[in-house]
Formats: sequence, structure tokens, C-alpha cells
Amino acid sequence: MKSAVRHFAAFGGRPIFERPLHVGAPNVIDTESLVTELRSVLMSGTLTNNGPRVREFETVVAAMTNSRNCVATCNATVALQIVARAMDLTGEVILPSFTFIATAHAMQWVGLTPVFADVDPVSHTLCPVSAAQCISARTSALLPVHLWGNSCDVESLSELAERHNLKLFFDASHAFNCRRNQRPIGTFGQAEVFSFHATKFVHAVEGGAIVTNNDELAERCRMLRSFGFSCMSEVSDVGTNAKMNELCAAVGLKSLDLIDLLQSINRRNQQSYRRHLSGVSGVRLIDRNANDFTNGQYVVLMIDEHAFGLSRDQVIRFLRAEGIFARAYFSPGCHRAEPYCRSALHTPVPLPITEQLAANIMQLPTGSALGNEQIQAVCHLLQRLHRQRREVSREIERRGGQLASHPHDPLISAPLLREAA
Ligand code: T4K
Repeated sequence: MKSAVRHFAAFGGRPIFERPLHVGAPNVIDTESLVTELRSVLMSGTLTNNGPRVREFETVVAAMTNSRNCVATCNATVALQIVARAMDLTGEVILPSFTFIATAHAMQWVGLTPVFADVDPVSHTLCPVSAAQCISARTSALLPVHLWGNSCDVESLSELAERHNLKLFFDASHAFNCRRNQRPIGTFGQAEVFSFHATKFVHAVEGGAIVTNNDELAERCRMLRSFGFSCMSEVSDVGTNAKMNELCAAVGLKSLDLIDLLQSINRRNQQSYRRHLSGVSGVRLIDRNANDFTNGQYVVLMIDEHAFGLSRDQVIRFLRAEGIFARAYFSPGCHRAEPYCRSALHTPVPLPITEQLAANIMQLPTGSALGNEQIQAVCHLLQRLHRQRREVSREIERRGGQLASHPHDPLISAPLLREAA
């Protein structure tokens, strides 16, 4: 039990968790049956190029999202590029700045200009009013993101896209098996893209999927995914290699088998965090939208520095020193990252909500690696940091901002320059 401030690992005490807890630690799949399945794939002689496991994976994903078509890919980043190419987008694409950099990079990579709009302060998804202000003669599409599994304001964004004759496709990397007003994510806009990266609650080690009800678009995506081949030897477009392989598909299928269990674990963890953090001033767990069903794969906190007594960055440093590897997704917003920060073209409107979220939002570990005991320890630490905020701030100041890091922390330690409140 840590009682004096010198016992905090950031001040040289012993970390609570020698083996760190991660945001995004892969959920454990039934290893025995997975190994049997992987052996059978390896023995089958078909390892990639639209094999039976990939086709089965696509069938399952299409069924679960109520979509007519699913095109499995090697990851979501390339899937977004393929959709953009398949829809012949040109010029500018409007997307939120408050997202993983892959959303922006995917567009830039295919020669489009990402233009950043602000997000809604409650759902953290693309604000239709801000997006409307970004529309120019060069805009060809809107690319909203269902961040944390929270659905976008699909109705307003569809109406906006229609009014300006823009394509609409969604980055649904966080939102597999989520629903908006009972309707599955995967059926909105011209297409939606999921990620099945190892850090996602269901995963294929690396993987992505394009889902669409537009058969023609699906066919084009399929062709672009495999070098632009329209049949075995005929090339009809400049394609890429974005195929999912059979081993990844086999992992993905096993992971999908466990989806109910993994979702209930996430929900249980969310409730546990909520219970233990209620009453801690300055810490707020972000809620899902009222009519959404979400997969709960991100535990997202807002730190109010004034009320909590320490800044978000300071809280993260203290947690990480203890082996609780909290993250600050997605700080700074994409508009502050290279190369977008260099040109006003990318940021035509002010982004006050993005700035605010990027400075105050953080994520805590969840998933099958965590039980109530670990969650209690994380919350207890937050409670203690708040209770001892004044002594902690004084001690940070005394040390000139120099804090100790966890021995396994890959983030380079930097002095804390900001003053504690
Ligand atoms: N759009 C959005 C909105 C996204 O969030 C993402 C990806 C994409 C598009 C693109 O999807 P993909 O092309 O990746 O399919 C991670 C993931 O790499 C990335 O997929 C994810 N979003 C993003 C939010 O988080 P990093 O750089 O934070 O990953 P990394 O390697 O630091 O992993 C996080 C932690 O998880 C590690 O510190 C340790 C733990 N971990 C991770 C892996 C991979 C493990 O314990 N074992 C593992 O195997 O980006």
C-alpha cells in the first residue's frame, strides 16, 4: 500500500505492476484450438489469394454488419485507400482531426488532401456544422470516424453529403459490432471500413474489412485489392496488394467466435471503472451515445486539470511509472502532425473541441487481460493522486519535473514542464 508521496513509482517507489498493463493488449483467443486451426491452414497448401478462410471471414463480417458485401484486407489503412480510389475521389476529403493519423495519411497517400473539421464535444465524432464550413469547390467526400465505437451523426452527415453531391464513407475502425438506433455500423454511407488490428477487441493480428451495400463498389474494391486484376490474367486498373492472408483470417474467425464474451468483459470492465471512479473530482468516464450499442473496447477518461489537481499528461506519467500504460489517443490532433501542420489548406476552420479533447482525454487498459483487482488498483491510484495532489505538485516542482519511468516503458521520459495546478 502506497501512502507517502515518495512511494509513487514516478518519485522512485516500486511500481505496482512489474508486468505492465497495456491499452490495446491483444485479447486472448483459445490458443489450443487456434494452433490446431493454424496447423490445418499451413497443411492445406492455400495460404493467401482469396482462400476459403478469407471468404468465410468475409461472409461472417457481412452477416454481422447486415451488409451485402465484405472485402477483407491486410489492414484498415489500405482499405481506406482502396475505397477512396474505387470511388474516384479527387481534391479534398473532409475528416475529423481528432482521429488516429492513419485516417488522414490514407487519404494523403492516394493523392487527396485531408481537410480537418472539428468534432462534437459529446460523441467526439465529426461535427456536421464544422464539416459544412470546410466544404469547397474541391471537396469530393466526407470521411467521418465512429470514434471509440460511438456512432457519428449519420443522418446530418448523409444530408450534408447529399446536398453537396459528396461521397460519404466511414472509418469504422473502432466500431465493429456497434449499432446506432439498432442499426449495425457497416450499413451507412457508400462504404465503411473496419480494423482487425491486434489492438482491437476482435482481431486478425493485422486485418481490415470494407463493407458496402453497393455491389459495383465492392467489385471495384476487390479488384483494386489484388493488383487490379479483373480476372486471372487481365489487369483493368492500377491496383495494390491489400489481401488478407489465410492465417490472419483463421485468427479473425476464432476471435469472432468469442465476440460476445469479449464484449461482456469490456462492459464489465467499464462498469468497474465507473464504480470505482465515481466521486473522484475531475475525472469523467466518457459515455457512449444514448441510442448506441458499443463494443466498449476503449475506456476513455476526461481529466479536468483544475478539478483533479494534476494535468492529463501528469496523470499519464504517474500511471505509466506504476506499470499502467495509459495512452493519450489522439493527441495532438492530426492537424498538428506532419505534414498537415505545415499548410493552412488542411485546417480552414478553428478546431476548439479537438484542441480541448487532445489536451484532456486519455485511455486506460481494458480487455481480457484485466480483472476487477487490477481495475481497483488503477482507480485507487487515481483516487490517491487526487487526494495528495498538492503534495504531489510540490514534489514535482522540487524535482524540476524529473520523474522516474517504468523499466519497461518504451516512451522516452521527458521532464514534466507543466506546473501542477
Ligand atoms: N482509423 C482509426 C480511427 C484507427 O484507430 C486506426 C488504427 C486505423 C484507422 C488504422 O487501422 P489499421 O491500419 O491499424 O488496421 C495502435 C494500432 O496500431 C492501430 O491499429 C490503432 N488504430 C491505434 C489506435 O492504436 P499504436 O501505435 O498506439 O500501437 P502500439 O503498437 O503502441 O500498440 C498499443 C499497445 O498495445 C502497445 O503499447 C502494447 C500493446 N500491444 C500491441 C500489439 C500490437 C501488445 O501488447 N501486443 C501487440 O501485439 O497504434
